[in-house]
Amino acid sequence: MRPTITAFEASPDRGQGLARDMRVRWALEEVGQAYDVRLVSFPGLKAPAHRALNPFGQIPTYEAGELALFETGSILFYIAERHPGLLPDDDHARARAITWMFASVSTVEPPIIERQNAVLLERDKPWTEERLVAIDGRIRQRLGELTNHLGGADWLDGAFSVADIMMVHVLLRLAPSGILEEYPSLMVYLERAKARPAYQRAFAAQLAVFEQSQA
Ligand code: GTB
Repeated sequence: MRPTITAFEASPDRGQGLARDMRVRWALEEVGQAYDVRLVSFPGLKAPAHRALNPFGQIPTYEAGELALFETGSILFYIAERHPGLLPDDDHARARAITWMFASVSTVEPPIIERQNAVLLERDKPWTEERLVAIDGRIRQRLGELTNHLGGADWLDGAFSVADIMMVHVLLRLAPSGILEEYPSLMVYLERAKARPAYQRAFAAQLAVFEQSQA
């Protein structure tokens, strides 16, 4: 069944692929599943109709028939379980890939979101500069640990998986900070991921939304 996802009608990143619908688009492109997109305005996110899909009033959501999901981790897991190619068949390798999916959002993403909040929402606070130093320390710790784990490997654990989609997208959110450049092997990992045709199709599709809004 062809799913419908939601995305920002006007993404604040101006189509740079940082909003989380990008994760869902990328996963769907990887497995060759066509999908529809319903664009939602900021007021629309908080309207009852959207909150019925996501009680937190956020994008993305995923609808297929009677099923409505929110949370990118859950949506990507659902897609990966139903299509070949995003989770290994081997039981242990599959469990490790799922572990890395959780690690991306539970261990790596939190300080990155803290940074974005500090920069975008708390810039004018007297404590922000000091807080940013602490946050950046926590980010660098995780990036160092991730670098050690990856070593020279192409992907997080063996073959490319849904965990790489999550991790790569979490890391890309740091792009405007310049911190990623301190970690050349992570940059290579990101470039490898961004070179995938499925990533490029997903990026082009979400960029087209921004370009149409400017036309
Ligand atoms: N844990 C949820 C998930 O993974 O699905 C988080 C979903 C979420 O944060 N959605 C954001 C949202 O709807 C969009 S992606 N925000 C609106 C609101 O809460 O009212 C976060 C995001 C927004 C903007 C940029 N950007 O401009 O660069 C990047 C990421």
